[in-house]
Amino acid sequence: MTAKLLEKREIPTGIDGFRLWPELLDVAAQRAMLAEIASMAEKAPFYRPVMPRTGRPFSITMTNCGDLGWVSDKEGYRYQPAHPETGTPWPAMPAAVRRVWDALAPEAPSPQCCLVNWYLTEKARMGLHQDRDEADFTAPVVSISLGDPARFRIGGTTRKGKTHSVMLNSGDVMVLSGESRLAFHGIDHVRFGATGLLAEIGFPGGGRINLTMRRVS
Ligand code: MD6
Ligand code: FE
Repeated sequence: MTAKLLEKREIPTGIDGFRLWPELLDVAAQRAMLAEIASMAEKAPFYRPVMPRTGRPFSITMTNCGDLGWVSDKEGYRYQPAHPETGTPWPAMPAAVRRVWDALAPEAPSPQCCLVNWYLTEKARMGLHQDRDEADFTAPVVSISLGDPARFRIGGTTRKGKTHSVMLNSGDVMVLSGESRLAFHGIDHVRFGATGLLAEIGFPGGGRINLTMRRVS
């Protein structure tokens, strides 16, 4: 991906630091990336985290790759070097995933974590949250959507206040940087079953996958 191509493909969001490239990954690239994630998940299986304190299960399942993985359990949110259920170190980040970071965050140091969220049912969603478990917020978060479309909501740095909705389709890539790095955001709804992409490539049941790459420390 050349700088010129990236410039041409980016669409303005009107929100400072929130950048969006619709279908930056073509279908072949989406398929190749999903195949890599599926084989990565054989080493680090998807599991269902629970909320801090309440122990309520998430509606999505998760896994990670890279040096650190984001986990949630009764004790809280944190990053750790091994899978919470298998105790095995997280697998390496697939090169194709890493290349997206290099293209869109060329000035940032290497990503340490790639969190993989799998929305596997009609009801799976993600409540409004900030990504703030990292020690440093100067690096952006780079996010890749694969599979069924989803409605992403993004607001400001307080929970109250105006929000905007964006439909995310397979192959869309977003960056949350600057002002938006600490914006509240979430997934309201997934159009479950709208594409057959995941089910074709190692994700029985289909749905949506989101990858978020972060710098942690
Ligand atoms: C999702 N994404 O798209 C959830 N966080 O499934 C996130 O929570 C997210 O897309 C930080 C930056 C980009 C994101
Ligand atoms: Fe997030």
